[in-house]
Amino acid sequence: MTKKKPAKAAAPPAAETMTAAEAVVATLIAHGLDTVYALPGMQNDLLFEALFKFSNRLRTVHTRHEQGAAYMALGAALVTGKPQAYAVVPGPGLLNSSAALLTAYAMNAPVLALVGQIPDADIGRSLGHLHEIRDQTGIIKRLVDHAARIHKPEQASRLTALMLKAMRTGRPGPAALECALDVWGKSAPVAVQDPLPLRQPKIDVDAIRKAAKLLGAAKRPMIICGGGAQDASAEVTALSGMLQAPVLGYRRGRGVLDSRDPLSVTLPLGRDLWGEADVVLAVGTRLLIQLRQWGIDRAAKIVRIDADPQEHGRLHKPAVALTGDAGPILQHLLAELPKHNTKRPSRAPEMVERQATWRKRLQKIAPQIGFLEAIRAELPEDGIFVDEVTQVGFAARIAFPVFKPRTFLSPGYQDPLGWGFATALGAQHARPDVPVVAISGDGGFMFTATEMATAIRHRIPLVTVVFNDGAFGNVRRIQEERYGNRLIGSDLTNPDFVAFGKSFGAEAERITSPTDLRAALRRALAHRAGPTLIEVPVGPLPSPWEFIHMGGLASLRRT
Ligand SMILES: Cc1ncc(C[n+]2csc(CCOP(=O)(O)OP(=O)(O)O)c2C)c(N)n1
Ligand SMILES: [Mg+2]
Repeated sequence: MTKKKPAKAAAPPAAETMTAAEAVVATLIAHGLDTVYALPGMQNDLLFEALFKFSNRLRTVHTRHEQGAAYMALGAALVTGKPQAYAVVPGPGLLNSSAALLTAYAMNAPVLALVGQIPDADIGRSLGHLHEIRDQTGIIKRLVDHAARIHKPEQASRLTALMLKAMRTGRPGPAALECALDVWGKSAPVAVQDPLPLRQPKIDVDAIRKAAKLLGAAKRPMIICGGGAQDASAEVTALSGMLQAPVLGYRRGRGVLDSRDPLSVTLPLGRDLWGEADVVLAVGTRLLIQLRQWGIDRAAKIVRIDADPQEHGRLHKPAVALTGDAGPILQHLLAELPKHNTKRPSRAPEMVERQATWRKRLQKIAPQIGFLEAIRAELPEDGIFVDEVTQVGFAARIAFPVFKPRTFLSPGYQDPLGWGFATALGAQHARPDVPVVAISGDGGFMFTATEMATAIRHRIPLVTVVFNDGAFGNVRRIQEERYGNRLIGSDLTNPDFVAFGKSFGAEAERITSPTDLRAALRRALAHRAGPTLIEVPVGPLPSPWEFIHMGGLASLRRT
């Protein structure tokens, strides 16, 4: 047999002389990024020179505060599922963006922070350079799993590609690249690095068989989805049908199974079902509420799918643990399950009845639900809803029907007040083809309200509904109910929100009822040239917490 000639390696891409900054920007473009959300400053002047040079291929969207830039990148990452980047100066610039970076970490969102640095030779010398901060690299490393500093232009492209790869490998998440102000401008011959191959962990077929046997024999199987299931909607839907298993999604797992499917549930019905389930399939979720708040019956078995092997056993040893992306693992499970699955009658009638019972109880928060129904009626099925840490938001997490994955953005366990408006701006900027509606309280909206200027300047047609109760209402109600009405730090003084919006050039109006909200939304969604702000003055709203923090299963058994 004649030996085959070894295949020739592809010719390396031709090297071109460019600055470190140009190499980073060219690499972002080579990876399909089309925007950098940014706020400039002296340490990044040469990065902005490169952004100018490539501005026909990569847009720079500048904001009025670094948290706006980072939240916009987060919103864009959440709706596209693809890496997004933001750029800020060191020290205060980085720290101003840090709540958003922390939220990106908590949400496993692929956000790349490009962070400036003081002159290279002086890093770590505490000379008091402009924006110097002690051990910036160390601070960044506490915030994200993947970080690097560019020391010379020859490294810039590869380091950028390595960060972008790390952000999508295993458990996705944010990364950061630092570069000193003088290094950004240094030149060298650079070959722009193409995307590095992503490796999937091998699928454990024995574990798949074990999972299929357990689920196939289960009497009352249940599926719980988290953010890690957002790209496995088709698979979860098929599996739910095969098993007649209800699918619980709360916040990050909403929209994986269409809310119009009778098997699609959220809280509070999800807790009843958890209490009854004999086998639970958990897809891309920490299961924190289930394992910590509700507790687990010794007899119930859990099959876990997670991109991060560390996650499986943190709180409870699962019967089967599968590591990797949910989609491919579920495809294997779908192929194996028919061999083991019991014949199952439809659970749809039972679920329709049980959902109706809970809907009646949820009338306790009818004011919030009325507004949510108005939004759902006007927002097209692929429209995106952005939640906030506010009364109508808490209700939305359990009662807003979600029809498609990545159309309900809720900020994960950080729950940072004020994330909503700027995150929604990023979502709308990255998905100009679908409408985005953000809700906020008067408290949360004011965190990033100045980004209204960004919305106008970059013509972002976001619709924002601000529910104004003149208070940090959630805190105020707790002070009232639990702390003898000793109100402190919870009443607010607000601007005239309509005048505020109009002063920027936004469309703005004030309405008071759900019916009027529908009409206002119809006008707003027809206006695609720029942003709209709708203010809804409200009084104190009923507490949603009994439907969310429901306590352990023991209390369930007593009812
Ligand atoms: C960054 C951050 N700071 C503080 C909080 C605590 N917090 C939770 S809800 C809330 C008040 C929210 O007020 P508002 O946005 O007006 O919504 P409302 O409850 O009045 O509807 C506060 C201060 C938080 N979640 N995140
Ligand atoms: Mg409020």
